[in-house]
Amino acid sequence: MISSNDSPLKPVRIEQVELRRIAMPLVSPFRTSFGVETDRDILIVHVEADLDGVAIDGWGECVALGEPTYSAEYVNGAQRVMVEHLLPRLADAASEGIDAADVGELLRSVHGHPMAKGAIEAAVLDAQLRAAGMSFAELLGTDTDTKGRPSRIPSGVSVGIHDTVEALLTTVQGYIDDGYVRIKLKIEPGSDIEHVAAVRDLIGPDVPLQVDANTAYRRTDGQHLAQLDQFDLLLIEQPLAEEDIVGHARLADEVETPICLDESLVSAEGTADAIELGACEIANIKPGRVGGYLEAIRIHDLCLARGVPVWCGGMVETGIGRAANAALAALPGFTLPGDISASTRFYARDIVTDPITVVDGHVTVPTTPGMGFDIDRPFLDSVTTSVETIHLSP
Ligand code: OSB
Ligand code: MG
Repeated sequence: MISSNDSPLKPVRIEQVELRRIAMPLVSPFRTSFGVETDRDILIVHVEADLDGVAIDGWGECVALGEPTYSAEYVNGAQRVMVEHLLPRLADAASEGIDAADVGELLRSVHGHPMAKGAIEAAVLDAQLRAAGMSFAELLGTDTDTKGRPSRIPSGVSVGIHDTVEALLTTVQGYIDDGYVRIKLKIEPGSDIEHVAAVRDLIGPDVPLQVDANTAYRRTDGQHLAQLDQFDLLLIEQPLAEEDIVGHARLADEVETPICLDESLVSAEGTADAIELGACEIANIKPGRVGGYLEAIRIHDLCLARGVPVWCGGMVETGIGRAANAALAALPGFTLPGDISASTRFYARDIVTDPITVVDGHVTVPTTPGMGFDIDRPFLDSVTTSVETIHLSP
């Protein structure tokens, strides 16, 4: 579908790349087993491209967090690896014309850094799509449903760890009132069974509920985690360490609730292996974590072929990342609601002119040319804390 040969998109020449850092306060602190976020320091990749003499902008959001606590990447490191290692590898091709489908191969000799690579690929793809006047959803075939109506996807919300059960219930009730169709609770040892029991009691048996441990447990916690089976959860996300595929496979035998991997899945090959080993009964697909939207599509395709349900995760993205996630999450294998909540779940004001909204518990798949958003330039400028410009071609 998106290989270079049969792509409807033309390569674009890239003149320069602007690496912008923005400061975005969160509407409320977001606590996970790996830390508390109150403000996001986000790296935005802006490619200034040219197609047949017409100037085109392309935007990509790097999902690396401020500290290397979710995965090894972090925002300062992502920016340095782009400047010192990734963007120089695009320089030769940049003056001829670059296709997003070739970015992965051009950057392959650099080990790791999927979030940095994925942000560059997304910016190139955004520029190519804008040049073609085509939306990412149209490219994927997810712009309309089978009856030709605008596609929409169910919206789930990720709820941070709360100090008390009372505070947690107040927050969850607010999201239920907002219409979210699925609740995900962050858990860690000490804030798990009792919290999940209280939330299940509050929302009743029919609201889909799942938990995310962000690697907070050990292999020996199987019997403890099996206590979650009584709450009819959709899944337990990433209970064990990123590297512990065998541990997850053992846990999948010990616990009835399906085991879902997030942090462990960083490529299509690794996902196929985790599935084969019985460690991944459900997959959380995050385009940034796996090196970009194109690898995310490959993971979707292989999971669909193997009958493994997938859903689209989130990294507290702005409207840049969220729009593209929404288009991706309308692919047929995404049979579970994603962490694609309204922009206002995290941000008082977004850097795009058309932030994601949730109506009747659903998000309309954006069909704006490009990855699905337009930048609110004055507001983006007002939250920009630094700009580093790299010239790629004359
Ligand atoms: O593990 O899914 C995760 C946010 C930041 C880092 C890791 C995770 C999350 C979330 C998604 O839970 C929240 C969202 O973007 O809606
Ligand atoms: Mg997760």
